[in-house]
Amino acid sequence: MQSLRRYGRDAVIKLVGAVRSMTSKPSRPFTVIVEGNIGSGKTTFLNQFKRMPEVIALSEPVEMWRNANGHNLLDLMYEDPTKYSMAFQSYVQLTMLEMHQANFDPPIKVMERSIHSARHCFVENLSNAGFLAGVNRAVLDEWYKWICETQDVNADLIVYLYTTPETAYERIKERNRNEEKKISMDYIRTLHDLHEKFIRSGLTKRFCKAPVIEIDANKDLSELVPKFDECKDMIMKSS
Ligand code: D5M
Repeated sequence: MQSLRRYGRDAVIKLVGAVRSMTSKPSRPFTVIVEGNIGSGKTTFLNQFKRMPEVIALSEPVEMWRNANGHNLLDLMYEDPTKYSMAFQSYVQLTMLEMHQANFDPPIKVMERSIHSARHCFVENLSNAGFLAGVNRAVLDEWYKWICETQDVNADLIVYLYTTPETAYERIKERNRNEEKKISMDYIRTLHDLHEKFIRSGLTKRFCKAPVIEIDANKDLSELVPKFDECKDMIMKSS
């Protein structure tokens, strides 16, 4: 994958239009997926869209993960990953699929993360760390394959918020979420490498032809707002 940043916004707008016209008319809204490590600024990015009537901005379903019929799966996964990674990832896959399939009136949908980064970054990580037994990994993979083959989990554009692991880690410490107190720098570094591989190795091309826009999200989040705004304009023009 080559970053499209250096080609400029007009090139990206043209490319998105060309990809859309090559594929049969999708029934989904124009779909933008926002990817990036934990603490990369995805929520701030999404907030730029929240008051726009032509956009539905869907945050990651963290509140559902914190309360799956009374169970805080996010906390359980961080507390005891050997025991709870399978349950957590099954639930992530289900809730992400719901987000991909949710169609509303607004013609543009901006989603925080996707079923694909869940699989290629988080499942991969837990599996490499020995927290997902082979049989659990196989079941998750079979579901993922079936979903990709039979459901519309594509996108029209991917926005990748690039941060160094150090920046991401600082922001996680700052926001001080209870469940995330156990997150180590090593965990963030590994997730960083997996996001880089996911975005840059062409893995994203396997599930959708969406071009990728990369934003250097290392700056202070307040300084990033104008950059996010620029990206918002581009998305509005290309949809
Ligand atoms: O992610 C919110 C929290 O959820 C953060 O602690 C990472 C965690 N998360 C998100 N997706 C996954 C998967 N698929 N597996 C494990 N943990 C996950 P944030 O990046 O802050 O929006």
